[in-house]
Amino acid sequence: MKVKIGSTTLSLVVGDITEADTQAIVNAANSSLMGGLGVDGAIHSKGGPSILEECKEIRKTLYPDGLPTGEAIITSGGNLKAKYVIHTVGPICSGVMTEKEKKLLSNAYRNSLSIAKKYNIKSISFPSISTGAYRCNKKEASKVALNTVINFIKENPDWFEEIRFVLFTEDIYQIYKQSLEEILNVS
Ligand code: AR6
Repeated sequence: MKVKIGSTTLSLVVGDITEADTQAIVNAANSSLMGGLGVDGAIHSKGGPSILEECKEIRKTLYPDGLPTGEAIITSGGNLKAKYVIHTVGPICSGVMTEKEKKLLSNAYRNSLSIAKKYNIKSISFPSISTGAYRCNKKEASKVALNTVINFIKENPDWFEEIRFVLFTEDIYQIYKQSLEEILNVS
């Protein structure tokens, strides 16, 4: 599914984010920045060891206690097609999302987009942050993700050429598609 908001294309696709050809991809990392399972594991294993080396350096210099939830940092893309990986940390949920968890998830998307803009990045792919190991309700998380991205596009018109959600399964794709249709119908 593709929609145009101003001059930005917002797209939803089913796929593997490590194959994405946008300038940047976003990693659903954890505070340690030392890798993990899920999309984090896939990005590090396909991107190669240089990404982890950069993460270690960032930990040492900027975040000795770990990257706080909702914040984002950037590294190169190593062997990936994407030139950059933006690493962010979503909230850990236990089902239905609290207002605080929604705010932290929104911060993760917003801070990733802000850092992309700072690095002159015009196209970016997101996974569905916090809906795997971090167990946030998928429907609620999709609404937060899409509303945050749409608001950022409206506040920064003409900046991004494409913002893409690369959704790993048909099931999560359908949830995002339905949420996007609902959001567009009421706005
Ligand atoms: N491409 C796109 N999406 C993917 C891929 C992929 N290659 N692999 C998995 N997903 P998760 P979280 C989807 O668990 O919930 C890690 O261990 C997956 O199906 O990767 O934010 C980190 O180190 C789901 O829809 O991230 C953290 O400790 C979505 O990506 C923790 O998990 C997010 O699932 C973060 O948990």
